[in-house]
Formats: sequence, C-alpha cells, structure tokens
Amino acid sequence: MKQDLTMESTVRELYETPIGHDVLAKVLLQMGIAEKWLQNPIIGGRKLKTLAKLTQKQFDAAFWQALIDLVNAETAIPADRIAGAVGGIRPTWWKEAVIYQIYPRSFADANGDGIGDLKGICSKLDYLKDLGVDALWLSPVYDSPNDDNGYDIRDYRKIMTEFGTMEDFDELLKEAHARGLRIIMDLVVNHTSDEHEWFQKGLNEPDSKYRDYYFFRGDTGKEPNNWSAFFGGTAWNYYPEQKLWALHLFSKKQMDLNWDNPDVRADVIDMINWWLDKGVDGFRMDVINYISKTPGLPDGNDAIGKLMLFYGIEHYFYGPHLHEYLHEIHEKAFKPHGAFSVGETPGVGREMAKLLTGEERGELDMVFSFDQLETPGHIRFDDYEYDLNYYRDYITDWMEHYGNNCWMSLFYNNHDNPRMVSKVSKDPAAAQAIAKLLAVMQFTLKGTPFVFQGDEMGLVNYDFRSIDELSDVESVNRYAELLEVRPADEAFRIIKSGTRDHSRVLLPWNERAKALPEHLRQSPDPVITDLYRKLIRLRKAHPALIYGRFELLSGKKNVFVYRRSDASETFVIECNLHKKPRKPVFTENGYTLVYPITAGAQMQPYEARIWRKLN
Ligand code: TEU
Ligand code: CA
Repeated sequence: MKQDLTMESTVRELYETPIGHDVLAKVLLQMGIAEKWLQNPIIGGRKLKTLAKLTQKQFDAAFWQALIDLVNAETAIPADRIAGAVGGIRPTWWKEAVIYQIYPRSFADANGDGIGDLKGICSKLDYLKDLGVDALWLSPVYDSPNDDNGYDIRDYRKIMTEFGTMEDFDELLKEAHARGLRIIMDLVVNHTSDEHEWFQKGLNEPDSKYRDYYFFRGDTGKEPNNWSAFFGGTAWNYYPEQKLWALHLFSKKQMDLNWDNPDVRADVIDMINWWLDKGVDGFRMDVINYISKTPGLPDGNDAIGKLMLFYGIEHYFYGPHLHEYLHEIHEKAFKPHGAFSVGETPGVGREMAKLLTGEERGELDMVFSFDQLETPGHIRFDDYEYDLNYYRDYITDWMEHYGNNCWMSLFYNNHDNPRMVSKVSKDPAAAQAIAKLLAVMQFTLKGTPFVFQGDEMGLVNYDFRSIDELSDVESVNRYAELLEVRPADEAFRIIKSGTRDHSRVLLPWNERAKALPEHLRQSPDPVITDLYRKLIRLRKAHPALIYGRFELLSGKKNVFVYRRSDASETFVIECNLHKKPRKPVFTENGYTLVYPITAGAQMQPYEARIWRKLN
C-alpha cells in the first residue's frame, strides 16, 4: 500500500498507518498523555497542519516532515489488517517455551574468582531443568574488553577468557541439549568493540576494505552530525592520529557497523551460520532495529531530540533498509537452520513490531518492545512508583491487536533494568506479593515468558551506597555528566534509581556473593521459586494458557480480570493491581480455585487468583 500523507491529512489518517500509529503513541507516551486522546473524534478529524500550529512550541515543521517521510516510506501493511490474510495460530516450540535469561557475569561462578562463568552455568542446568524452563538465552559470552560487559565484542568466534574456553562452551551446549534445554546466544552486530580486528584495520589502514565496514568520516573540524550516544555525549569519536571521526551509538568503544556494505552483511551472516552449525538454537539480536541508518547520516531533529533525550534516533530506529537486511539474515542463516530469533527493538511499537515479526514476512520470530517498562511520562532514572494499571492497558492492547501471525514476548526485567518488583513498590513488605502477582500474569498472559535470572528468587533492587559500588558504563558516564549540574548526593540518587547494576550483582547462591557487604546481599525467597515451578508446570499442562483466546473481563482501576480459554477449558485470572485490599470482582460460579490454595473474602494487596473450569 502506498502511503501518501501530507500536512492536509487528518490525525486519524496518520494514526491509521502502522508507523503513524506507533510514532504518535510514542510521542504521547513520552509526554505522559494517554493514547485515548487520539481516539477523540474532534482530535482525529483535525488536519495535521492544524495540529502542527497548535503544537508549534514543541514541534517544528521539520518534525512533521520527518514523521510524514517515515510514514510514507513504509509501504507494507500488517497482514492482520487484510481481511482473510491470517488464519489460526501456527504452533511452534518457542511459543510454548519459557525462556530464561542468564547474565553470565553474575549468574554462577564455578572457580571462585567472583565472576560467573560457563562451568558455573553448567553446574546449574539441573536447577534450571527442574525450574521447568525450556531454553536459556545467554547474554554475550564472546571475547570482549568489557567496556559494556560483553556487548562490545572483540572476537565473535572466541569465548571471553573470564568465562572459560570454547571447550567449556561446547560442553555447556552438549549438557544443555542432553537435558532438552535449548541455547540462545546474544547477537551483537549493530556494533563491534573498537578492539575488533575489523575496526583496527579500518582505522589504521586507509586502503583496507574495512574502512567501509564502519562510519568513518574525514576531519571537518567538528562532529559529522548532532547524534547523541546512549552512554553520554556525542555519537562521534575523533582519532587525531588518523584525522578521522567514527560513529558509535553506545559507548566510545562500541563502534557502529555499516550495514549498507554487503561485505559486512556477508561476514555477519557467516558468523551466525558458524554458531548455528555448532548447534545453538537461535539468537537474541541486540538493538537489531538500529542497523540501517539514513544515507548521509543527516542531523537529528531538534524536537525529537528534546523529547527522546537523544538526538538522531529517527535516522536509525526504523531505517530504510531494516526489513531488507533482516530478511536477508533470515533467508541465509535462520531459515536454513530452523533457528529462532528474538529482536531487541527499542522504540518499536505495536504496528512496526507486526511488520518485523509477521510470519509471512520472514524477518524475526519475536521482538522485545520496551514501552511497558515505565509508566508514561517517566524514565528509568526517575524515582517513582510504577502503576500496574498502565501495564494492564499496555499488554491488553497488544494481546488484542497483535494478530495470529505474530507472537509476543512477555517480560518485566532484563540486564538493563532495575527489578520491576521494586519499581512497583519500595515497601519490602509488599515485595513478595508483587513478585507473585507478576509471575501469575507472566505465565497466564498470551506470549512467551522471558524470566530474567533472579526473578524466580524474588530478588529486588540493591541499596547501593556510593558510585564506587556501580560498574555499569552507562551509570558511570551519566553520573559524571550529572555532577556538572547537580550536587553529588542528588546525582547519585538519580543514578541509583535507574542503574543497570541492580540486575547485575552476583546472584546470592555464589560463595563470593556471601562475602559482599550486607546491603549488597539478598536471600532467595523459596516461596517465589516454588511458585515459578508450579506456574511453569501449570502453563505447560494447559494449552489454553498458551494458545487460548485472551479476553479482558474487567480493566477498571486497580483491577485486571481476564479469561484464557480453548475448546476444552477456561481459566479466569483476577489480579489486584494495588496496595489496598478490595473485594473480588469475579464471581466464581462453576470454577475451581487453582491458585492460591484458599481465597478469602477480600483480595489482599497485589493478590492474584487463578480459577479454572472445564468446558
Ligand atoms: O540495549 C539497548 C538499549 O537501548 C537499552 O536498553 C540500553 O541499555 C538503554 O537504552 C541505555 O540507556 C542493548 C543491551 O541490552 C545493552 O546491555 C547494551 O548496553 C546495548 O544494547 C549496547 O549493546
Ligand atoms: Ca569465575
């Protein structure tokens, strides 16, 4: 379908396009405005030029042009919008699976040096099998100088020395497979370490083919454009000796690859096939939606930069060749191996996600979309209480509109985020109930649950005392930037709220974790671990919880009641999303209580109940 929006088009016409839908939703989210605003007929009927006039303080003409260009460039429409194009859900192993994310550095330390390792992971395979998970996603284990804990890869075909050897990896793969556990690797190919051979050659050898593997630019006296780096400052490094600039969207040691160069794509695809040939079962693909950049790397729009807090995003979060490059990887690597892919896609909304994961498109199997992680108007570094009413609305919207040809990922945590339990409430007395509630939702909503290590132990955030206790490059850099404008204690408070280190402390079961200062120690909660085991088994035993229909029964304030059903049975899940007790909404005629063991007259703070009946 050709989109030909202009400033004469209406807000509704814009909102009805896949990209327009997602961008408007994102803009409102950033501004802390409910998306419902757009469904108001008066707003919907306004012409874009009228809206532009009303919002001229925030958004200049260039913003509207950038948006219209982005919308008009996408000619595809999600298959579920075409009558009759999508049938029933196609069953696959990864729709039925529970996937467990391991952050190897802090998971299990076999040799006692305080750093998790591959042998450590091996030693926990029985535990993981018993937990009931089906696949392990390993955050990067490749050779790396660890500027960003392995997300800066120096050699894709070598194991990080601290984690062990390739023999250890082969052993892990064999032992995992022997237990029926699949292994999913982390694929970090938007960038490499500056210590990668390709970058070193590109930088130091003017005639080398590797000069075109990255975004090198000659000396023009200033940065080639105004883009920001996610870990602070400009996205450009200057190399005085070579008189060259080079682009990095993340840290100064994570250099962006030039995917428009077919040799880059061929080398990456070779590498993927090398791992798939070894027998790994799939990849989680790091910031994979960033790989295609607008040709010429033009400046980022000012309004978008201010809104998103980073400049240039519109030139790479959904770039001109993204679909083409993903399709190429799929055809040449994933498809021939029957391998699984989940893309990490920050900034991608519901409709863009459909175009990335629709089964007819041959790009990705699933994506991680992140707009669920903070309540509208908040960022990760704000100290606030996350409102689960927002999660209910967000996840319901996706489940109702994602279509049978796409499949969702369900997660609250990963190695880049503080724990969701702590976002919802800082009250330690509430933590266990919140952890239970999150688990019940995660295993009974529609999609593939991704458990992050420690979720199943009921872990919460750490009470870090000083910046010296943090090691994440993002936290360290941001803190230094904040010090220029804030007093030290305030700067630390901000960093402490959002630091990725909350999810990266050595897990409590390690000897060396027991030696940490008391405020960095936590005990695993066996009640939560036991509940994870039970819920994972429940989900497995009842296809209605996997492939069954989802219906919202009540979504009023602090209430989340939904039904999952297939031909043979029906589940109803009722959640109290709030810290106050309340009367249950669901009347359970004909249903039996599956969880918890007994149901009181009141729903307790954050209580969740699962009911079931045979059809
Ligand atoms: O994260 C990408 C990403 O956009 C984040 O969630 C990021 O941590 C956040 O925006 C920072 O403000 C991925 C990895 O998950 C993360 O660990 C890496 O640091 C990053 O890519 C670079 O490889
Ligand atoms: Ca170790």
